[in-house]
Amino acid sequence: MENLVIKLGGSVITYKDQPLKTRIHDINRLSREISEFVNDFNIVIVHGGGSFGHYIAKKYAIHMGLPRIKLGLSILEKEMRKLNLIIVESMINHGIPVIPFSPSNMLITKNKNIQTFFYETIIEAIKRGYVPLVYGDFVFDEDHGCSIISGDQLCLEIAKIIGAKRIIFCLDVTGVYDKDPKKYNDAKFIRNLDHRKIPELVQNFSLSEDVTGGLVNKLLVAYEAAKIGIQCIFINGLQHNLIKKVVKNEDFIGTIIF
Ligand code: IP8
Repeated sequence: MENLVIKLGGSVITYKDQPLKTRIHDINRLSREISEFVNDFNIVIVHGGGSFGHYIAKKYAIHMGLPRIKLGLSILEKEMRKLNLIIVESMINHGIPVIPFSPSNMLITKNKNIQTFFYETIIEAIKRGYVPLVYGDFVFDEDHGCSIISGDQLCLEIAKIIGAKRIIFCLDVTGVYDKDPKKYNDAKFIRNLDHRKIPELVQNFSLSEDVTGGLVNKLLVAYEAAKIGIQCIFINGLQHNLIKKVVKNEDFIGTIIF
């Protein structure tokens, strides 16, 4: 059975401009769509922080190191677990046997690079037919006290560990353009993206509001992934049934990074 990593971006599961508000209809729809193929693959699902994680991380400057207000870290974890629980409930209601995993309990970074990752339980869960559900989180960092690990970075790490050859990123846009389509009307959509073009391409994009860097970070993760033969596929997760088409290798609109 193929091993697969699916990232549910923060903009697909929350309203990015409304703190702490979930897109519950989209969460339920995605749960239903995933439930239709969950038994055909070994899947790990990773979700982003959206207006839960990024909002709290910014409020307490957690991405800059240990916050001045100690409780900031506790509050971030509480809100991420709330978001995670909403997704867990939705997936269970659709018959997906999810097991949630908190990266802050499993990972230590050094200058934002993963130093230790206790991932064995994720492997055990997959072996037993469960679907690990991981999320972007705070982590303790040897140099900075703490930092934020993006769901994107986790996708790559987990793909390496489980030997996945594809990571599907569900975003709120069609895929990758040659420049920011929100700023430039003549931005051209890229269907197939050779990873060697990414270092140049990212110069055309500014870092987003997200504490983890948004699209630029995603593209850099895809660059690292492609270098070791892992294909990243960027699709619009708000579009109905698209994810199913991708996993089943049917025709779809999105960007394939190879
Ligand atoms: O949304 C960041 O994960 P991402 C998670 O995947 C937090 O970048 C806690 C902001």
